[in-house]
Amino acid sequence: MTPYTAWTNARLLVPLPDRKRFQVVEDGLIAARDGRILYAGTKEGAPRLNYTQTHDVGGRLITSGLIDPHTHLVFGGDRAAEFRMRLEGASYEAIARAGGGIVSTMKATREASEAELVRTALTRLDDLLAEGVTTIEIKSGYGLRLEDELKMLRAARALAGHRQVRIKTTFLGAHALPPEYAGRADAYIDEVCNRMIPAVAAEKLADAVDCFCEGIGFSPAQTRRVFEAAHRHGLRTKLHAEQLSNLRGAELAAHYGALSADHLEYLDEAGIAEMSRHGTVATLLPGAFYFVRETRLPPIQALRDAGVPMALATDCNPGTSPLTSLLLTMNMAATLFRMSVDECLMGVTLNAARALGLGHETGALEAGKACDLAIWDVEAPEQLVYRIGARPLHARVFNGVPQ
Ligand code: DI6
Ligand code: FE
Repeated sequence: MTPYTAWTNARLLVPLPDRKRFQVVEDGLIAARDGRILYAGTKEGAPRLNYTQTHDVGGRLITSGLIDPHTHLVFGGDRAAEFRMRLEGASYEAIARAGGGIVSTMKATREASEAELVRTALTRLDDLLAEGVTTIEIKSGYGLRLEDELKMLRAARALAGHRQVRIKTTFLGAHALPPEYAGRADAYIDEVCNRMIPAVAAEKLADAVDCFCEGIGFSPAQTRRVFEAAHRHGLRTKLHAEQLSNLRGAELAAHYGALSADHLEYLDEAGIAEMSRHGTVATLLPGAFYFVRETRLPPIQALRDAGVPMALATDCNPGTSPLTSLLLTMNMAATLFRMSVDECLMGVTLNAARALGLGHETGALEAGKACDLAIWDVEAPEQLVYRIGARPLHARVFNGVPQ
């Protein structure tokens, strides 16, 4: 029989029954076996088990391991030169139309080997892990042709062999139009639907399919075709929606039972109502909002009023969010979006898990879930949202194993 492990002398951040707020359980204990939480609560109420290993955490705060549910962590090169151009006045859209933007990262990604992609992604992954991340979603979308999209997804999956972390991959072939398809977006969507999605599904390289539904990306009609193809191959969907304009992508995503609609600055009431009806998670990306100096705020109060679960993610990507900190993401969500401390913490734990279809698996200190823990050198949970640039992680536990 595998041994019981306990973390004792802990303060535990556990969700209240409404799953919108947290409470801190003083003098708490977490019991685990086989990588699963058996019990998380007061020491008094804990089952009397024969623990073979006990970790006294010295009164520290334990949260569920953090989850980054939207990243483009794997890519070649960077876009620092473009950043310089933007500072000199060029807009993101203008750079994209001039052949820069996503297409320049596409070129660097096509040139990189899988091993190179893994090596560069590991540096970014390590930043996230150093802040208590235990689960991360990674999208393809810089290969934009079959072999390079597969290479990106393989690189993303390979990261889990290098670090103790749960990785979910998303196929984002419909991220941008590759130059060889210029003026033939529908033909590229044919390729995405008829060749790429079947190949990705056959190799089981993706857990979901995403699409960039935007004026500079793909239309709602094209998005619909991508979603249909995803469903034919048993894959869930997600959507980049309403980032720069309102094409009613979130409504479409909700209609297709998407796990999440992401960005959402230009989301309207109809989109919110449809998301609420279908339980679609709103994944907000304050790093991209900040980095492109967006001024239109996502409709936080309306999402809150409609009970749409809100997740937060870094959107780590070379063009619009070169961000590898979920703690800073929470601070930005609080400062820029006026989200509450509990909303921020829900956004990177429970709701982030839901955005990945992992609500039953991780994201909360609850019996039955994976024993993914972040142990913090902080007095109170709000410290995790309040401080900027601090590295208060004491230790990370993945699947019951201290890292
Ligand atoms: N929206 C974004 O913010 C990123 N992708 C997307 O669909 C930008 C990706 C990039 O500029 O490289
Ligand atoms: Fe993105």
